[in-house]
Amino acid sequence: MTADDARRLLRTMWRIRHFEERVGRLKRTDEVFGLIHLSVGQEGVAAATCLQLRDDDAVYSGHRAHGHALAKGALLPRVMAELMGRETGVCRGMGGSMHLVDVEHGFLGATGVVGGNIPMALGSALAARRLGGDTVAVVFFGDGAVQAGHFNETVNLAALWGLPLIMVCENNGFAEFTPRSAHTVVERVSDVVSPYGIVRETVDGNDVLAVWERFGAFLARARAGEGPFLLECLTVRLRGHYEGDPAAYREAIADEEWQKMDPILRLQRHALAQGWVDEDEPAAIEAEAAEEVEAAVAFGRESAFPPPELVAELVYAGSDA
Ligand SMILES: Cc1ncc(C[n+]2csc(CCOP(=O)(O)OP(=O)(O)O)c2C)c(N)n1
Ligand SMILES: [Mg+2]
Repeated sequence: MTADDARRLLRTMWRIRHFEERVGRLKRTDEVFGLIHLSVGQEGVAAATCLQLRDDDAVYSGHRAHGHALAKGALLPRVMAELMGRETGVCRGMGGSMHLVDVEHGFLGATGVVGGNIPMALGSALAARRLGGDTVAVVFFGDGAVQAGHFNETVNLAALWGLPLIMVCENNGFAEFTPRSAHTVVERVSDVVSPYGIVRETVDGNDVLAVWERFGAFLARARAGEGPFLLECLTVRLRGHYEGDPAAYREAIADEEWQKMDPILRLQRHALAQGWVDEDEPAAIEAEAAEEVEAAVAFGRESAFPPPELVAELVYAGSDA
């Protein structure tokens, strides 16, 4: 990792953190619509993976998708406008939080169907192989999605065909309100794929350097034609499952403990110790991110809602005639 990489990572993580916290407040004033799942605490995974990808690499996410879309290059004001249901949004305001898509930047989609993105990423990996070249497909999913049948089906075919698919599991220990121990006896997600001989690793997902290095190594191999790979990132969902979840099923993490674990603060401390950034730089990066998010809210508020006719226009109906 270079000083420049560290700066880009910090900038991306602060943008996601401020975006998510602002969206949480917008939810309370009914300015964003639908169920909202925030990734506060998990920013390190999105940043350390997506920043190494190109626009022509395909990325898929699930219901907790804002950070992945932003890290993959979707324009922050357009993602904010999408959540606010405005026509200037990445899906013209018709998708919202769980259906973000930004084809231009290779963000091929979020989905509310837990695990539904995994076979779609397999399709992109198959397309990459058929088309030649060195593009890869990356899919983000939670520990809960691993118990879905299509995870197993995807792993089977990806291994059988040796596709350039990198599966990134954000293991935050919870599926909605259920701790991992209540829905499986397998502690490590990386163990689930062991019969298939898939190259796999479990890392501390809040250690941005570790995720950057391990993902970078898998990516280089996938670009060279190897695959599939599984990177399990142990991480922490700091907020409730969705905005409004009182989260009574678990103990809150004490502030002091969180300061030690926070992926952003950890990378900041490391970057300062390495002399990669000046003393004042992290605060300036954060302030810039906060301003950018505020400007995006203003952009969303000024943007129009899509006209009702758009609903019919965007419905695709095939015909043999
Ligand atoms: C097919 C399907 N089953 C159930 C649900 C309800 N559901 C929404 S999120 C979720 C838990 C997902 O947990 P995990 O994959 O670990 O992701 P996390 O929320 O922890 O990021 C469930 C069961 C759903 N959306 N889709
Ligand atoms: Mg989970």
